[in-house]
Amino acid sequence: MLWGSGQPEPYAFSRERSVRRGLKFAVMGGSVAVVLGIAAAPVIAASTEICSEEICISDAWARATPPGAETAAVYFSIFNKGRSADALLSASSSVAPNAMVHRSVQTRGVVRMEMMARVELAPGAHVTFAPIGYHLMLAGLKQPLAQGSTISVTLNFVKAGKLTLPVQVLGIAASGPK
Ligand SMILES: [Cu+2]
Repeated sequence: MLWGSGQPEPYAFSRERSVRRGLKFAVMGGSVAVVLGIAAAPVIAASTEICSEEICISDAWARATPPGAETAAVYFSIFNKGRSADALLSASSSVAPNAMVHRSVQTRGVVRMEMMARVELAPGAHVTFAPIGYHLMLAGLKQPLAQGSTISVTLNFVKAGKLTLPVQVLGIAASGPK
């Protein structure tokens, strides 16, 4: 499947910025924990991160879509904090009948999308879903994704089972959560 010429050119998510963001959260979490006590820390984490016992998903976002668009891509980060391997198998969403795990590969300026039967998550692995790379493709959108809204996506893992996460819809040209 080729990226349609009518779609905005996707561009790479800034790894440097995502690292800085992580540091900022660590500092914030630390200062809040000092004020409110250790028990407050998980509450802070829950607003940006959804965790099972071993899998954490953070920073889920999507771009707003123009009227009539039938597809949208969803991005997030997965961390396997457990001691055993897991794998992402499939996904679903209330806003579209089809949710597929894809990978974009750019070759000589052309972006191709491949279906992924599974995405392996080794113990300790961080896997980032971002423009030009892994993404969750929603197909058959029931209505456009509106900037500022939140949609719900469920990811299905071999071991962790189903994890449902809120996905913030950013601007149509966004490159990631700020
Ligand atoms: Cu795709």
